[in-house]
Amino acid sequence: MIELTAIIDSAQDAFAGAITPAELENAKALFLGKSGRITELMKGMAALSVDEKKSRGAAINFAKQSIEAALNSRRQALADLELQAQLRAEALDVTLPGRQRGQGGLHPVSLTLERIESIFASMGFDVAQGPEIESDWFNFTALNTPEDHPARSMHDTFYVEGGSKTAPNLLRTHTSPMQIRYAVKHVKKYSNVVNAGEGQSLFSGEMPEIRVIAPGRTYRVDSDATHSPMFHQCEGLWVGENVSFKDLKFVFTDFCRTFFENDDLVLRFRPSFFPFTEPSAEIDIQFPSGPLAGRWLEVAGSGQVHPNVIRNMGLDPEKYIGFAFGMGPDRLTMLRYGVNDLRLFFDGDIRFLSQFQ
Ligand code: 2NL
Repeated sequence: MIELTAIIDSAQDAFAGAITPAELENAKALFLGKSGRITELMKGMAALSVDEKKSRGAAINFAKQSIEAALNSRRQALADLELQAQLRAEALDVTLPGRQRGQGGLHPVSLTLERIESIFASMGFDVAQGPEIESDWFNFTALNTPEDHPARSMHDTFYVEGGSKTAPNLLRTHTSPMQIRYAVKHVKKYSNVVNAGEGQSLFSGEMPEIRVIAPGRTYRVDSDATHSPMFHQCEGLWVGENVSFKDLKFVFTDFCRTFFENDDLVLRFRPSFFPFTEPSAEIDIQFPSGPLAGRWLEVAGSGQVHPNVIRNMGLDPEKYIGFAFGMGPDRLTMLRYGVNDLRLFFDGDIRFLSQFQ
């Protein structure tokens, strides 16, 4: 009997030592296989008497059942371990955030351009867009800019191959050329004058007023913390029979107060000079409170459209008069959000740009 107990113990040890199903089946063979220890004991019973067979057989059977029970429990334990390992390997963390499609947004300067457009649209201004590669005529000559004006020098203007009176040969330095294009088209539509815009057959009949803004990219040879070779401009033009400087003051004051959401904003029109306007004024604004309070900040140039420019639109300056202004949406964006380096807008760093969404 002590012998059987020892066999049961050693089977239990062998099963416990098996760490894979294959090892366990090998261990089983040592005890219950064809020449396993229990099987050998059973073979040895043949020589015993009937009485001995009875008691010995019961004891061996008990040992066999104990070993089979130990085997089954180890099988179950190994199967459980394998299942657990598989579950661990296939584990899903359902609390992880989902993989989302990145959300895009508008560039801060685009947000400013949209703001400018919607404010002027509410005052009856059309929005005109056109070529960034312009001709010398539309960019300079039509705007009363003399041949020897410094803006025409290679230091200020990016020139491209070619060029003639009408062929494009430079990157526009402002968006005024688009306003000339718009005005010429407008005048042709109402005058039936074929060669308007060249100073001939000036129109002095009736037409709806020209009220337009021209936002877009512009280019100058310039690069530092406050200048970028590509920058944005938005010009405005209002031409009619009875448009005056007080309309300019009203329109621009209303625009600034709406844009900066501040009805107490103060404006100053400071005498200046531009070839395309006479008289001309620089427009400064002052915030009554906040981080910029008390300082005069230049936001635009403006003036009454020069008679030569009115003529180049195909209009008779004795009948038609108007005002124009030009501002920098990049600078307006810096003022509105408190950004101090213009280059941040054009570096394309998503950490900076995503703050404006
Ligand atoms: C500035 C100066 C200005 C204009 C732009 C203009 C356009 C036409 C006719 C006459 Cl079609 N004038 N534009 C007038 C005065 C000033 O801009 O410093 N802009 C940032």
